[in-house]
Amino acid sequence: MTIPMTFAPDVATAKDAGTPIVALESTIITHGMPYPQNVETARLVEADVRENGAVPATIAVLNGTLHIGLTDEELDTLGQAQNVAKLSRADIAACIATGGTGATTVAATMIAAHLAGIKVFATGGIGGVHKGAETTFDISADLNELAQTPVTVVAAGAKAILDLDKTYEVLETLGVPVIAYGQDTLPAFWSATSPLPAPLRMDNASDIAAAHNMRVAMGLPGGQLIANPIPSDAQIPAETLAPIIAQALSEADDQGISAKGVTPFLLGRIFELTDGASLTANIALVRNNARLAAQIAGSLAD
Ligand code: PSU
Ligand code: MN
Repeated sequence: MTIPMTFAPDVATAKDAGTPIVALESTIITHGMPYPQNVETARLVEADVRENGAVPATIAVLNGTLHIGLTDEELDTLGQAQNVAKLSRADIAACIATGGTGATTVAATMIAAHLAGIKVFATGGIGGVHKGAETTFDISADLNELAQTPVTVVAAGAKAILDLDKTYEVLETLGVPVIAYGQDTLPAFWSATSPLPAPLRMDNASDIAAAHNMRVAMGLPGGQLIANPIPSDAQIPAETLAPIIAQALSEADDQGISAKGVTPFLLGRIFELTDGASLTANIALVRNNARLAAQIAGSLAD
């Protein structure tokens, strides 16, 4: 059985020429940001990748076909679509097999990128262990994916709505390298730093590429998480966000939000409660991650 998979023209050309490619996800577009900022951001992020010498490949499932790179029109349609499925490892194959349309999370984008031969992927923040997971068992499939699919993921750490201590404990258990870029502490999504020491630190893209290649050479399955801090002039202090995150979490609990709905609900409420400041910071951090990912893809192509 073959996988219905199509490459955007510029991605196909880049693949043939050995030009560096950076995968981008689509759940951040459909479930992570409101329209029209979601589409505007996706375009800015693609331009950031290009300015840093790589070709962007935004990934999504459209009418049963896995798209590696979207046209401007496809991006715009996806960005305005209502009730798009949020696809992870559990449901991406079913969506393709039944001719459905869905946006790919970090986990599903890693699977698709690997199938397409793309080694580097940029996003905002990965999913992880939710606060209260000891009773809800809500742990993102992104963590298991990092443990088994060999793609280097550049993110501003795990999203600060999560239990960051538990998230990094699970990543350690799973054997996922967590590499802070240019600092000794882990970033916390909207904030550049956190009290958590970084398990590993690297200061340039070529070291990150070398570590990726060494894992492959050693036959170690799984990827790497590059925790890239938001630029300090764009960050929101953790103290400012703490009461807002707490309020959003308590509302989610009161309203019985669960499963795939949790992260989009929390991001949406935090956007409202910060009068849009969380979105401005989210845009800055994802663009910063795209730039670093392009540099890593460049080093891997050398
Ligand atoms: N980064 C962002 N915003 C997002 C996401 C990442 O800046 O909305 C998405 C990614 O697709 C990630 C998902 O995989 O959030 C996590 O969802 P969950 O917690 O349900 O696993
Ligand atoms: Mn979840």
